[in-house]
Amino acid sequence: MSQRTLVILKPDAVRRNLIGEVVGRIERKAGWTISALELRTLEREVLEQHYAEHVGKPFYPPLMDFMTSGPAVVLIVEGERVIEGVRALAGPTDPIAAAPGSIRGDFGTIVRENLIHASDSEESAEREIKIFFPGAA
Ligand code: RTP
Ligand code: MG
Repeated sequence: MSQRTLVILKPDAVRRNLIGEVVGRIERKAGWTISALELRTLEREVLEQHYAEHVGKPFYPPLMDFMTSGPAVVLIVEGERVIEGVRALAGPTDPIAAAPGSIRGDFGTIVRENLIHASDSEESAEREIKIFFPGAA
C-alpha cells in the first residue's frame, strides 16, 4: 500500500550535521522516494498547527522554543507502508528507550531533542503535509 508521510529532521539533527545520515537511512529503504525536501526555520504559527494536540501540556512551550531554535529539514516521503516504516526507523519518542539501530536510539538522549518527527497515521500525514507543503495536495 503506497502512502505518503511528513518527516521533519528537527533542529538538533541539523545542528549536529546528521541530515545526510538520517536522509540516507530513509533513502536506502527499497522503493521509498523523497518527493519534497526543504531546509527551513519553522515558524511558530506553522508549528502551532502541527502540534495542536499538545497545546497546554507542560512540554509544549519548551518544545516550541526548541523547534524554532534553528533550521529544520521538512520532507515528504512516499512509498510502501512508509508511515509505519519511518516511525520504525525513528524508534520510540524517548531516545533512551529506543533500540540501538534506530535513529533516536543511535543519536539521541533527550526526549525533546529526539531528532525526527514522522506522521503517525494516514490522517495525520495528510493533515501535516497540508500544513508544511500547502502546494503538495
Ligand atoms: P513526534 O510526534 O515528534 O513523531 O513524536 P512522538 O509522536 O513520538 O511524540 P509526541 O508525544 O507526539 O510528542 C511530540 C514531541 O514533543 C517532544 N516531547 N517532549 N516530556 C517531554 O519533555 C516531551 N514529550 C514529548 C518530543 O520532541 C516529541 O517528539
Ligand atoms: Mg506525535
